[in-house]
Amino acid sequence: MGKIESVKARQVLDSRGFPTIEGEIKTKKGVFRGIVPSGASAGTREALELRDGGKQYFGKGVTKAVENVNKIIAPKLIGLDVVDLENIDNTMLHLDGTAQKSKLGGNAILSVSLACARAGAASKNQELYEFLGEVGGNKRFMLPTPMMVIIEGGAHAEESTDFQEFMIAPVGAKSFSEALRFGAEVYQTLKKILLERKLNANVGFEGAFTPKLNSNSDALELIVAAIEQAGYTPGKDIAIALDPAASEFFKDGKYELAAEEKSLSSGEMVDYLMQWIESYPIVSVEDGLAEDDWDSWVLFNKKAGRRIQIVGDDLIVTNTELIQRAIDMAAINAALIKPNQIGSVSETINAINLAKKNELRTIVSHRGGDTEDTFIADLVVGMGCGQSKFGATSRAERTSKYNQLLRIEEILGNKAVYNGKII
Ligand code: 2PG
Ligand code: MG
Repeated sequence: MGKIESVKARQVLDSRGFPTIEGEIKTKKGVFRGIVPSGASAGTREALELRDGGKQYFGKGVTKAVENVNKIIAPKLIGLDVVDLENIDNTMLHLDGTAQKSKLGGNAILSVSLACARAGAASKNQELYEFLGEVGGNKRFMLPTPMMVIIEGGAHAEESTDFQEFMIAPVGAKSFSEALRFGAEVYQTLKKILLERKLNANVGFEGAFTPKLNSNSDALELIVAAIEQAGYTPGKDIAIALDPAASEFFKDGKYELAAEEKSLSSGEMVDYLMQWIESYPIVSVEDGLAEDDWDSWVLFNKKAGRRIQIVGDDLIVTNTELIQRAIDMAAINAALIKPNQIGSVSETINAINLAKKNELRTIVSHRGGDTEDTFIADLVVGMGCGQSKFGATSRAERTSKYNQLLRIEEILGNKAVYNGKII
């Protein structure tokens, strides 16, 4: 039993310096908190992120969401048992009553849901990952293969590539901590190469480098060079994963690659991606196509889905209805999972379970605007998802998740299983 004694929220800042919401729950075990991240290239079907509008913080304040927690949610949750997370989340969903959580705000609801999950774990004297595993019916804890972004552009760094994220995945590592070391070594090596070539080595939202390049493929050349120079074999030790975030450059039915001065039809975009798969050790492509371009997803999955991982992010937004649609249409073979896309922990767990049941791989992901909150590290292990996307091996809001995974790896000791695979 862990009765909720009080519920409140406050406005805090995310890694970009914009406001976000922190929920806070009190039980007899103590005070528990959860901070909600925020996307820079959000899908249009995500749960509503309630922002104040007006002048303060350029309209990005979340004081209305805070008020919704303090005045509307709090009175209904006091006295409920945090161990029954689904009941708590359902209570909030009913209070909201809309499909996209547009009354209370997905950010308001999730802030409380995250804090309640932590309180639930404490009241059962469990680690958070154990509690989440129990809620989701998973007993197979697993340390994820990390997909670590190393060059970023798009909405995350406007001067850089059209594609949003170029990631490395240490598929040849034997443990999570070894994978993290591989990634950190390649990251530092890439920095050295950039400086030697007189390219910008500043970082973007997620801690990755943001060089100004003439083409998206220049980014791949640089990454392959960095992997080799760090002493690893591309493809064998370290593979490459992409998130073009294609909805961001899909305009009037065309994929506009500004850096390359190319305007591609859907079919040409599929061919472009296929060429890349042929030429580089790419094992995963997320949002290679725009969120409404469903037929092209199906075509791409048909052509490449047996060789590489095809990940839906903006396409499915952690929403079970959209995941089901993607399954029915055979549009993807992997699902990106972001708690704030759907707005509660229980629904996030349902999305993971639906994906897994249908043999989709699952990847737990951070957001462009993130915080020191490490919830997703426990989620990925507890639900045994097998892959994480937590950003570069730099900037504290990214490394906080990796550091939590290191702690969990240590707690699990010789029971720690490292996935080590993408495909
Ligand atoms: C993505 C995410 C995280 P954002 O597209 O996968 O990397 O970006 O949070 O900005 O939507
Ligand atoms: Mg994405």
